Amino acid sequence: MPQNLLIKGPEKGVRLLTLHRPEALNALNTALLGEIAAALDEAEADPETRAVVITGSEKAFAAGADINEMAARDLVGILEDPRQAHWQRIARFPKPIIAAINGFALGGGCELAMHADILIAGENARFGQPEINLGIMPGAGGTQRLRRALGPSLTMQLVLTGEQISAERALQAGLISEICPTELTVERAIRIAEIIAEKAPLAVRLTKEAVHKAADTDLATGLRFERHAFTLLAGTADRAEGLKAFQEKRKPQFKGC
Ligand code: DAK
Repeated sequence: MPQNLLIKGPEKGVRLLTLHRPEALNALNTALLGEIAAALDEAEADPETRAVVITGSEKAFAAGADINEMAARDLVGILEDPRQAHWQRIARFPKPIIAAINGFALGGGCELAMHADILIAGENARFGQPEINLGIMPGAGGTQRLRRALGPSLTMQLVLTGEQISAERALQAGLISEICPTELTVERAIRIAEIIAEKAPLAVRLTKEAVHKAADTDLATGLRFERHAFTLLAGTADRAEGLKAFQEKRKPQFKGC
């Protein structure tokens, strides 16, 4: 039973994960990261779960790694740090993740948000990578994912100064796709997840993978992947159902094959 994570659903194909360490602004300690990774394992194995929404509280999505835990760890331990494996598990999750971000998304919290495929933020959201203030640097993809999302100048400014940016600035810079009134962020993220949950699961999975390839490979390799994935879907029952449903003017019933 998770102690730091609330799990709801799946309802209408959507599983909701809520970080719940209010005493530490949802700081990501090893236990919480492990619970997120385990919840994603379950969500992956469950065919009823088509998408995951991850959120925190109205005050904080997550205020970074747990600084008290970090202070208690010795350097030798970092080499076999179990948190590395948890982060890799989160990064490999194949179904869509939508992050509903209110309040602080700092350090590991900002990095967790960037592991999502779609980022929806409340008006009060604040993004930043303050690791530099602690004499360290981002360790869960912050320098790489921010650079891809924000470009070099704003990324350098954030990671070298530790400054935060508002939801408005994050939207303008392309880090997030929408801003909501804070109290509606989770609702909006769930609605987006429900729309995705109704689509053909194989098409969703391959589409997510193809979009990720755009950041990971050169154009020719990405285009090759897209062509292969497109061809693979041509043989699915869901493609036949999608085209037939259009012609018959009804909603498609996708089966995931
Ligand atoms: N860790 C532990 N406790 C935290 C915390 C954190 N990151 N952030 C906040 N808290 C705790 C505070 O200590 C306080 O606890 P009490 O004093 O009440 O016991 C409580 O949450 C409320 O916080 P504040 O009183 O400070 O609240 P304010 O509204 O005044 O300020 C704040 C909110 C978010 C601006 C402030 O709390 C803050 O600056 N927090 C620290 C933010 C930060 O520096 N985060 C980055 C941490 S470094 C790795 C991968 C990634 C990472 C590490 C390893 N591997 C793969 C190994 C990531 C590193 C980081 O994220």
